[in-house]
Amino acid sequence: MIAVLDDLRTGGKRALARALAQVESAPDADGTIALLDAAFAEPHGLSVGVTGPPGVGKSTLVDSLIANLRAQGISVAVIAIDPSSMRSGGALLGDRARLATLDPGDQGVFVRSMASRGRLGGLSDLVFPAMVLMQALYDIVLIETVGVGQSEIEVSGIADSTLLCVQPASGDSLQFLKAGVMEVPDFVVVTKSDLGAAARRAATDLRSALAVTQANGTLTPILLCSAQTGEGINDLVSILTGYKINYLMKSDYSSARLNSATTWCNAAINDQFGRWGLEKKIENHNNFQNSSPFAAHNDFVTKLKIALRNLDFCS
Ligand SMILES: Nc1nc2c(ncn2[C@@H]2O[C@H](COP(=O)(O)OP(=O)(O)OP(=O)(O)O)[C@@H](O)[C@H]2O)c(=O)[nH]1
Ligand SMILES: [Mg+2]
Repeated sequence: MIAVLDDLRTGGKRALARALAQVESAPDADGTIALLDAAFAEPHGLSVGVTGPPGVGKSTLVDSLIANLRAQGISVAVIAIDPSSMRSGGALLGDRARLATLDPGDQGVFVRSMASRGRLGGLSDLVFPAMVLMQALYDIVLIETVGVGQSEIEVSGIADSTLLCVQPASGDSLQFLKAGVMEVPDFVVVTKSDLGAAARRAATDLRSALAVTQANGTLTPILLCSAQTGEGINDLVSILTGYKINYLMKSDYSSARLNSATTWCNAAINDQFGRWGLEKKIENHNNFQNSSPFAAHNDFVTKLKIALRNLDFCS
């Protein structure tokens, strides 16, 4: 039974879980593609990629954000990308640990872990479709990455915005930002601000580093947050919700989303068909012009499969 978007709106978390299972098991079914394109056409929530090195406090921050957003009546969905092969218990453990702190009956919060599958640090193919579905249903969609590396770059390519977490007394992120290795995030959080002076120093260093990289006048907010004391969490929620209102009204919003879809499609084509497929796509059909990227992607995959079959010299 293929879900339609209205079923998801009325069916709560159970219906969304079923739809995600459908995306996973039958990604190229007509009903799946129609559902994803319908969701893509009706964005409602802001997606935020939560990035930063391992152990910086991303999961703990996400948990605090969930509690704060729910207290204000703001709905939130979370995709936690887990390096399943590297952690005992894999993706499920992340869900269980989190759900212990949540009211399971609350329909305004949905948490889903996803294994990062084969590519180390890479995103699973499901992340973008899942994000699109969740954005049609929830106010804020948080995507927690597995730490520095490829997945950070991929998440910033598909999410509306990026939140970088920086650990007090660690210069890594600062160096990356200064050297231009890392794209300037939309929000920066110095985590564990209960550690005191080291956290304040990190914030000051970041302010001067970002002042240099941001000559165009847009200043990235830098917040000191502690999941332990709650410092900064309210301010962070205000910043995210304020950003959401402006972002969804931006005139280039739909082209930004089509760019995200293109980024996802290129990564998926590259995974499935390698450079040959990607080159064919760029030659024929580089960017999505319409708002049905899932159908367009599926058409292109079908064409590549036919082209490959015609090249089959063994038959
Ligand atoms: N003092 C203090 N410790 C914190 C705070 N937030 C997180 N921690 C601790 O930092 C450690 C790592 O936190 P996580 O939230 O698991 O970090 P993460 O970035 O999600 O880690 P990975 O998912 O493994 O990359 C844990 O031991 C937390 O208890 C905070 O606000 N203050
Ligand atoms: Mg984590």
